[in-house]
Amino acid sequence: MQAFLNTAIEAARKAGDIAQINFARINQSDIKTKAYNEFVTFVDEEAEKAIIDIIHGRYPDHTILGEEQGLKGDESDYLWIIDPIDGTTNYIHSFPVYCVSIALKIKGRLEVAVIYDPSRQELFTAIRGMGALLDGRKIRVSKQRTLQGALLGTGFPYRDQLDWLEVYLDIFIDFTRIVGAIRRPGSAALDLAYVASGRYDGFWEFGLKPWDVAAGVLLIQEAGGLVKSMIPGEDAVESGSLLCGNPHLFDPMSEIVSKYDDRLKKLF
Ligand code: 2AM
Ligand code: CA
Repeated sequence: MQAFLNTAIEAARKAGDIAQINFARINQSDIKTKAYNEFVTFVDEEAEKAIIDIIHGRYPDHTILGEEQGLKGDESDYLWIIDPIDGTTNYIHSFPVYCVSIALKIKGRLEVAVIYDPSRQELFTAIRGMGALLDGRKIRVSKQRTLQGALLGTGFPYRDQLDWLEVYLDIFIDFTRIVGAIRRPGSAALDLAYVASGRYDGFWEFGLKPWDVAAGVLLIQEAGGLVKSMIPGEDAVESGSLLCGNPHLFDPMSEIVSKYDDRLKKLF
C-alpha cells in the first residue's frame, strides 16, 4: 500500500504545483463553461493529465476516474478517483481555498487517500488500517462533545440541486440555532480533511461527486470519525450527500437531519 500512497503523493504534489504556479493568473479567456455556473480552466485539465500520467506511468492497467476526463483505462480491481482541483470556483476567483484529491479503491474498498492543499502546502494522507496523517504526523477527529460550541463545515446546493435548497436551508437553520459556528469555504475535499484533523467537529453537504469525497471519507474514518450518506441505505461516496463528524456529534447531527428524511426521500 505504501507504494500506492507514494504514487498518490507524487501525483498530488505535481498537480498542486501546476495549480499554484498558475494561481491568480487566470484570465476570463481561460475559463470554459461546462454547464450553467459550472466552470473549468486549462489548469484543471493540465493538472488532471499530470496525475493520470504519473499513475498510468506506474500502473498502466489501473482504472482512473477523474472529474475532467471521466473514466480512463480498462475496468480493473484498481480504481483511482481523482479531482485535480476541488474548489475550482474559488480557484477562478483567486480565493486560496482549493485542493487536490486522490483516492484509490481496490476491489471496491477505499484503501489509500491523499488531499493536498497547495496554498498552505499541507498534505493529508491515509492508508486503511494505519491511521491518518497531516504532514507525516498522526491526526484525530476533534474531542468536542456537544453541538453547543461546535464548529461545523457545509456546502450549499448548487446548479441542478436547487430543488434541495429549501430542505437544506431548514437543516441549516436547525444547526445554526444550536452550534457554535458554521463555515462554507467551498472545497468539500478540504472540508473533509479538516474534519479528519479536528479543525471542524462535523460537516454535511448534498450532491457531491465521488472525486470530491472519496479521499476525505477514508481520512475521516482513519482519524476516528464517522461518515454516512444522508440518503438512507446509500453508500456515502456514491451518493455524495454526506454527514460526518467525531463520534460524539455524529448521532446528534444525524438526529437533526433525520427529521427531514421524508422530505429528503422525495427529492432523491
Ligand atoms: P469542484 O470545485 O471540484 O467542482 C463545494 O460545495 C463543493 O462542490 C466543491 O467540492 C466543488 O468541487 C463541488 N462542486 C461541484 N460543482 C459545483 C458548482 N457548480 N459550484 C460550486 N461547487 C461545485
Ligand atoms: Ca474539480
